[in-house]
Amino acid sequence: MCYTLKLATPRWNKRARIAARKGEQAMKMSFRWYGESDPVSLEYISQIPGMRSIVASLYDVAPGDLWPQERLEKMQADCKAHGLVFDVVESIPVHEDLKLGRGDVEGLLKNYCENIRRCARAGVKCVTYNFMPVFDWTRTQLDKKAPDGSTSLVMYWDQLRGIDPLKDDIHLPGWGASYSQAEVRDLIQAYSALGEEGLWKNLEVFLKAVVPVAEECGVRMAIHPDDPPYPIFGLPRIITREENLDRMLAIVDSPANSLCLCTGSLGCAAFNDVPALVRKYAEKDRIAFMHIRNVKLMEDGSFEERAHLTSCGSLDMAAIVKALVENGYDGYVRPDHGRMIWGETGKPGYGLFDRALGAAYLNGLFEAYEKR
Ligand SMILES: [Mn+2]
Repeated sequence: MCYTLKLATPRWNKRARIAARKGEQAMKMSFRWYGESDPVSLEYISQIPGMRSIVASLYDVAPGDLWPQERLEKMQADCKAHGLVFDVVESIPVHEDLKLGRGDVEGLLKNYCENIRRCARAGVKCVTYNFMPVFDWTRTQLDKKAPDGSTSLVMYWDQLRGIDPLKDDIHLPGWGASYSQAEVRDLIQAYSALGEEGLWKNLEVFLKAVVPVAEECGVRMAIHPDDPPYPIFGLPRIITREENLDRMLAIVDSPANSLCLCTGSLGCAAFNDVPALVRKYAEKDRIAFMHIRNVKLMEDGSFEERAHLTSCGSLDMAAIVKALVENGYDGYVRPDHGRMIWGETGKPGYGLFDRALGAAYLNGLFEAYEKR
């Protein structure tokens, strides 16, 4: 009998959980904020209907350094003053030496764990990070103009092909600000020597040190997929596709070791069926954070970031939201990158207007499925 109960309980719980919430918003809508220097103010963000949480970081603290507790507390207080909650960190960056498994690994892991504890103390429930070598993302242009006059980030393969990072100077947007060309070359060589299995090994060391601490203080770690999800310039990339997501989650089998499922990052490779991935990992309760945006995937693998609507890109946004709602998803959601529209200027991908439209659209989809 016990055996039957054990099997039946989780399903029953899940159904009850979903039923109890019928008509209620379970997911937590959030918005990325770049701090006081962000032209998008907390006041503006708080005016977006249904906005609950702020996703932020201490962007000026170098990777590997400790985060001052009082600055986290101040961020929480500033958010609270605008009716918002600072409960998602994006991100605590992982020092390159941890990804490469060299240098003071032990000291860096110690600081990383301490930063998780400090975030938790300030009220943070979810910490996003990535394990991408050197660069957080790759695009060839940040302000590609569409026929309607809006601009967005794009990656065109014909602009990347033929570049040899070990010989040519790379001047891709968003790259190079933090490293000299010589440093980039050294890092690329170190990662090429490390290879995918070496990177997996270092991810395992990281997760086994960090996840138990996160678990202990009620924080869910959410790894962001590689963007785009395949190797570029010979740099190994591992958080890319279903079998690798499975492998990553199995390293530490805990809800504290979860995904930040970014539809736009996974969705710029044709081998990823994004709604199916969302369904699978939401069902297993291994998604802590959803980045939702649309991309238009071209035949040669190039892609353009588009408006959030299904009709604007290659991803079925309704199917993605439906998969979340049907599995009782109660984690964080944010409209990921938006276009620049209505003459707005600012950080490419992170303007107010198009991300607010994205939030409104996503809220509509969630309400429609939740009330059904
Ligand atoms: Mn993302």
